[in-house]
Amino acid sequence: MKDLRDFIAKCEEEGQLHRIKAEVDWDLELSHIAKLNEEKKGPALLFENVKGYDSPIITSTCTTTERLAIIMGMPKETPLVELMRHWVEIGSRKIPPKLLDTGPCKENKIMGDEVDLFKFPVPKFFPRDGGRYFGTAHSVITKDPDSDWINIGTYRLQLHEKNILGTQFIKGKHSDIMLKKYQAMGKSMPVAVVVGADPLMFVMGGARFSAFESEYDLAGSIRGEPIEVVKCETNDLIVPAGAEIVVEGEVDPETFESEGPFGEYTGYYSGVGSNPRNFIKVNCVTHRNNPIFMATTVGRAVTDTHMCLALAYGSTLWQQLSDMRIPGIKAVYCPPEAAGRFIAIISVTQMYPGHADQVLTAAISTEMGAYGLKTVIVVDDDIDPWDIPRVLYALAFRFQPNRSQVIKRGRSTPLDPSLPIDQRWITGRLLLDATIPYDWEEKPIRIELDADMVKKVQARWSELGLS
Ligand SMILES: Cc1cc2nc3c(=O)[nH]c(=O)nc-3n(C[C@H](O)[C@H](O)[C@H](O)COP(=O)(O)O)c2cc1C
Ligand SMILES: [Mn+2]
Repeated sequence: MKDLRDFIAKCEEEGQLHRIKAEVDWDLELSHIAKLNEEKKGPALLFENVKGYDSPIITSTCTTTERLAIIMGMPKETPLVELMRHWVEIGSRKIPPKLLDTGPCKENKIMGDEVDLFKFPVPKFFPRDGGRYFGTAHSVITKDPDSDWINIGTYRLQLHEKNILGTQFIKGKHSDIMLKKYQAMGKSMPVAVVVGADPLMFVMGGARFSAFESEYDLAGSIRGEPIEVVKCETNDLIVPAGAEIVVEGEVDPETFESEGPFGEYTGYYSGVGSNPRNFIKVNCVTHRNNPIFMATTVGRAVTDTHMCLALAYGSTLWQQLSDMRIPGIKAVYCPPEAAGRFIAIISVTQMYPGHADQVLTAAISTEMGAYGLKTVIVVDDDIDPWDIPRVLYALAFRFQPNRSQVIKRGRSTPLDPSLPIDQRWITGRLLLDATIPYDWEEKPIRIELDADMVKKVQARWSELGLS
């Protein structure tokens, strides 16, 4: 799969895409159709007739495990945990991108004053949003001024003016770290925004790799071949050759415009209004003929964002725990309902006293877990961490508050609505041990069924009138 069009073809083959031919308004109507469809776990939607526009929009590319599996190049029946296991297995392999001379994203070139982002069918999502959002299911590409590190991140982009996009680079995100370096050099930061590529690029945008690691390299590893890229027209950044729309521009670290509010993935607005934030001044747009605009509703769970983060954050947490060489970790699951980041459930084959405690404290000390992970639950290896009823069983019958811990302070996200609006940078954490302690000599005696009797009554099942 090389581009969005390959993904659309594959989804149609697998019954995972619906084309909407009736006219739909970009102003709230489109997002509301997408939202209600997502809540029903419906197909990806290709809106072919957007009011006032002659190019289409696709939404909901990642909202189900089936479509995530298609994006990961695996059979669509593959469970989320197996997608994660695959990610962890190949995660340390890196395949750098391959530079081509040109590609379909160069079919149309618009420079300077001719740029007008209102020519694309940019949706407005929720009534209280600060405006239309150009960037929801996109990726923002930037380069470290001190090294070869090229970063891909998904950071929302508000459409302010025909050539101005508002940003929200949260403190410590890679684009923010890079922007601060350009600021120290007294320079603007070049950026490229990609809308509508192979949806793997969107998953990579939301993924959280270590600094100095390029998301392009893991994308190549997942695809099993280099991602084909081309150079931008007005800067040295590289973008996927088959992208639908590429926006080239720059961020001046010293200038700001009001951005937001925007309906966040927590299901809430993160603040009371808009905030002054850096913005992208657009210098050039290139796009394919009949470009397919890609968007996602964000907002309350479960959306593309929640699924992408459950896959990417969960896999990265799992990988980082493996890198710590802690034995016995059987599986990691970060529920999409918690956006893959606020709750982690880890099953472990205990091998020594204190093993469960070690896993709990390790999880919040990984680079991934140290960012906002609020509740960690460790269960024994007879419980699958994604089997929530069984996890609740363990919380009822194995968990003891006195074997668990509250951590008072850790890095948070400004988006967590459980904290007062002006105190969101620091969170508490809860480490729940829902295992049977390894060091107990006398463990609770499990009720087992008699195997012979099970066979005997199963043989009588229909005679008993049971189906
Ligand atoms: C749809 C969507 C929207 C997002 N919006 C933002 C945003 O506006 N600002 C931000 O800092 N992170 C946002 N994120 C989260 C980042 O993409 C995520 O933290 C990612 O790890 C950032 O890349 P980086 O680790 O290379 O900095 C968003 C994620 C998704 C999936
Ligand atoms: Mn990164």
